Amino acid sequence: ASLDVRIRRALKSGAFEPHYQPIVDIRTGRIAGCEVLMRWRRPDGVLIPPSEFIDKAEATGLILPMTDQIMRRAAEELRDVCAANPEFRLAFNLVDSHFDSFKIVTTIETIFDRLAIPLHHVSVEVTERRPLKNVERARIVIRRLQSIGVKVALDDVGTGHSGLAHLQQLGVDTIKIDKFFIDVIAKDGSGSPFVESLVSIAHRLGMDVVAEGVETYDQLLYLRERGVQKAQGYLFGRPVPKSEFIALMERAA
Ligand code: G
Ligand code: G
Ligand code: NA
Ligand code: MN
Repeated sequence: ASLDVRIRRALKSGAFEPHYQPIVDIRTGRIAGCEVLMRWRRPDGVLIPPSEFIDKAEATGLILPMTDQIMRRAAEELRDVCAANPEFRLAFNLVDSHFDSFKIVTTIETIFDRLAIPLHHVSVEVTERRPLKNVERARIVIRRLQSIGVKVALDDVGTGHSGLAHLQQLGVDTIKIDKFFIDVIAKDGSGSPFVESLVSIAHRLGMDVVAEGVETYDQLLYLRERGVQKAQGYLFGRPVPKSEFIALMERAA
């Protein structure tokens, strides 16, 4: 069957599952939250990465029900983690079409209210990698999300076609600096002027910074010295299913 038919079936059978990658506060060493990353579990147990189905899901609109499903499941799975850690946030990846209307706002409210999880445990990420159809409308949806307590991050910063325009226009709370810029750090000892400039811009705009794709201790030290608050990457942990993530939280406590 074609990919979109297989995605539809997988959606019906609940084959999309959330994996969780820790986001660490590098000033305290505590786990501040996680990014929720979707995986497709085949009947034979093999996990299919998002690179093989997200584009199709987005093109067909199936990404909307898939996101709902992944949010519901993640909220159920990490409810106790939220209850035990007042500052903990789950970050969900959204796509351009989520910003067409206020539906995503209602969806998030419904899912988390039903489980009695306060909305300050939620954040969403919008990628700079792909263009937004309507930046003004996205800005309005972002405002509404922020008004209910959801934090909004601009993801993959530095890779997009928008340059710094989205940073100025979208009014996000956080920027996630793409791994591309983090990779440069400490490899040749010269650091990264781009990281330093992005941190400086973010801080002037009152935004938080997350460094993505941190793999070495030298990168961590470099970032911490330059005022980066949070980091995510294999140094701290790979994306893992619920049981492993909860074990990681318990070890860190
Ligand atoms: O987990 P991994 O590193 O393979 O993710 C690859 C890409 O897939 C990431 O860039 C991420 O933005 C995207 N992705 C993962 N999970 C989701 C999801 O739930 N929704 C959307 N829209 N994208 C996702
Ligand atoms: O595009 P986005 O930033 O949403 O997706 C994050 C992707 O980056 C996920 O696929 C995740 O598996 C991957 N990732 C996260 N940390 C690291 C890292 O330290 N090294 C590498 N190579 N990939 C990472
Ligand atoms: Na992301
Ligand atoms: Mn990213």
